[in-house]
Amino acid sequence: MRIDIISIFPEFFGVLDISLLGRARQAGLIDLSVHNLRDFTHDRHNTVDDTPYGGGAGMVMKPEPWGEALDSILPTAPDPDDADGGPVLIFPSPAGEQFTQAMARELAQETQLVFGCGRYEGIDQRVVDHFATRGRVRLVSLGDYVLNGGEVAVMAMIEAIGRLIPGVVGNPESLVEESHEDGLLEYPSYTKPASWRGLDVPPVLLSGNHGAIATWRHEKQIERTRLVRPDLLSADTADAELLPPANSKSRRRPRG
Ligand code: JBK
Repeated sequence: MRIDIISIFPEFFGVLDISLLGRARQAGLIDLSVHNLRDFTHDRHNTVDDTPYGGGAGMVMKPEPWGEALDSILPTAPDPDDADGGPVLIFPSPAGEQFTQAMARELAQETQLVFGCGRYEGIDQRVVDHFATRGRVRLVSLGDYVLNGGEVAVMAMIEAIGRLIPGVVGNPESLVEESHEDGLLEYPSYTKPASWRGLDVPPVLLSGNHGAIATWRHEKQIERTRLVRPDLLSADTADAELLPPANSKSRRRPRG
């Protein structure tokens, strides 16, 4: 997968040289480039922002440097050999659709992702509007809180997406047993010693009974999810697991 990032803080992404994704880059699984937005300015001060039309607090990122930066990365015309619809352009934004594990899985299938990190009060809307006429553009939010810019959000998205690219995580089985992969939170994990500070590992895990262990873990997943994230249980997948079989069968009947 090819990944391009545009930011006024390119140094921020230095951590992508290390750890799991660093290894994936060395192995040629991820081809990642970081571009400095200021390299696409032409004034002495490398200005990337200006005051908002209509007034208000803060500054807005000017469209011209974004236009030039994205023009330098994106194809000018759709590539007929590009089977998957070309690159996906992602702008992290509190006004975007919520980033989820399902979206990470979807984006891990793409051949090219381009991330635009906004700062200040955001980017001139015409940048989004223009590039939406040239390809696929998505505004994506990590969650309902305020960040100073898109950099941290892009880092989180790249980590979530990158580990789903085949070959990046050594043991693919470790991908399926995690929180959110089956719509439920993860079960609690234990390792040696069997007793620590007066706390014992649940005996079923020492029983060697794999059926009983699987049942216990599934119960713990549902218990935890009900307690801290009941909103997840209204989702279709989690629903089906909790419903009696007769009911879940009727849910599969095509509608209309
Ligand atoms: C937020 O992805 N986000 O959630 C995000 C991106 C950029 C700025 C923000 O305040 N929340």
